[in-house]
Amino acid sequence: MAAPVPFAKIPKIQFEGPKSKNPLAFKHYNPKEMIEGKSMKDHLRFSVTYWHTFRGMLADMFGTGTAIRPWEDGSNSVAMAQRRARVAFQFMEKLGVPFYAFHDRDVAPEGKNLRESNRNLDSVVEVLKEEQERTGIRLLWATACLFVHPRFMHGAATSCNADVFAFAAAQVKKALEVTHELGGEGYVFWGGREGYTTLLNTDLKREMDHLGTFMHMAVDYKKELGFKGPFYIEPKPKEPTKHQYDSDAAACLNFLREYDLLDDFKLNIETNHATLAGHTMQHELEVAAAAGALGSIDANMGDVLLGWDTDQFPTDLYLTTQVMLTILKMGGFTTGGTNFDAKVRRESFEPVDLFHAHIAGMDTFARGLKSAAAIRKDGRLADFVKQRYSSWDKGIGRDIERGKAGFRELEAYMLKKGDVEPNASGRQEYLENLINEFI
Ligand code: XLS
Ligand code: NI
Ligand code: NI
Repeated sequence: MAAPVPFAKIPKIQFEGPKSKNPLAFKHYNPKEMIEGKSMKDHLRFSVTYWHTFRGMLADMFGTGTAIRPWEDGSNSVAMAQRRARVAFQFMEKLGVPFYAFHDRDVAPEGKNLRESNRNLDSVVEVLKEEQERTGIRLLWATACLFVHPRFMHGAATSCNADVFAFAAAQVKKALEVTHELGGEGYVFWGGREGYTTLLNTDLKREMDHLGTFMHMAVDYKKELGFKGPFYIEPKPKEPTKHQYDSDAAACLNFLREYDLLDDFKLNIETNHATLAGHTMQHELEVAAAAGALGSIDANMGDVLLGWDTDQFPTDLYLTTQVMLTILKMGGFTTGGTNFDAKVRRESFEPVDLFHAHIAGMDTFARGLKSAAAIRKDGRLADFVKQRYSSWDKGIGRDIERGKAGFRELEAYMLKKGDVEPNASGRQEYLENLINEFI
């Protein structure tokens, strides 16, 4: 059966500029516009998430899905998965995104055993490959869904049931092969059930050791396969479990260091996960970047009044400006990108809302990029920070940084001097207002 054409009435989304009133046009995302010597398209590397945009039916704990998706036939068959894949590529083509991301079980249905699941996946991967070739749209990253099926109730790599570890390993092996076959840029590990609900029944140390072992097996297999893309861990502190081991950027970095995995992993930082962990997105990005491990971002935002992962499309200019300041500071994405791990609201149930949502996210990130580049060009913010640390560029500060002074020398220095140079103001309000000049 041929692929349906549900978006026939929707034009290819074009850049029309800030004055346009056309809701199906970009006001700020101009893929060709050059910023700091690189096109917006190459800076932002937008990606559509398959699971929200093509598998999310907008159900919640209190009600069934509201989404109208005329291409769905209500089944979870392989034929439906293949048709859906073609629809997804029509959508991404019209939107003009260069990348997409998926879990194995989003794109193809779980079979009655591992062999059948693998076969189902292969049947859909054939279509994905064709569509990638037809459109030039590439795979930013893929991942294995190790959290939906009941077998993962106690975790995957951290399950108390060794067979579940084995199943998860086999599933990740296959997902890696598929990612490699599709030319994926990277591969993500999000440990949805790698944590606990009560410590009363949990051997935390043993579970962490198993997670370390699992990741080493993945690295070994990646090398065997010849897959060159990076592995990313995606931190999230809770939901679905009470506590997840990959709780935030610092916890992930500590885990990677403890198990000697830092060379093979970077982090995929998600806004709503940062806030669930009690951090800002910028904090998480800076922690990852400081370790040279900022790989990619899952772009979304939460709701300040709701304490769960609402996965809303990012429409906050202040947020995207801060994100892009950090991304530009670290020299931009290499293999990573801006993956919209976001879903339309339950009330935004029409197919056209999928366009509105992505256009909103893309325009908001484009403005964030432009603002961040303008702040950098202006230079006052960077100069202020440089000046704030200037005592480290000379005299005793320089000696400390160069390892030329210890406690004895510092005591002698201070005994002679008596007390410290006066402190200067941090000027927070001035700086906040300075940022606002560019938004
Ligand atoms: C869930 C996560 C998940 C990962 C991929 O909260 O964000 O969607 O991005 O497994
Ligand atoms: Ni995510
Ligand atoms: Ni999430």
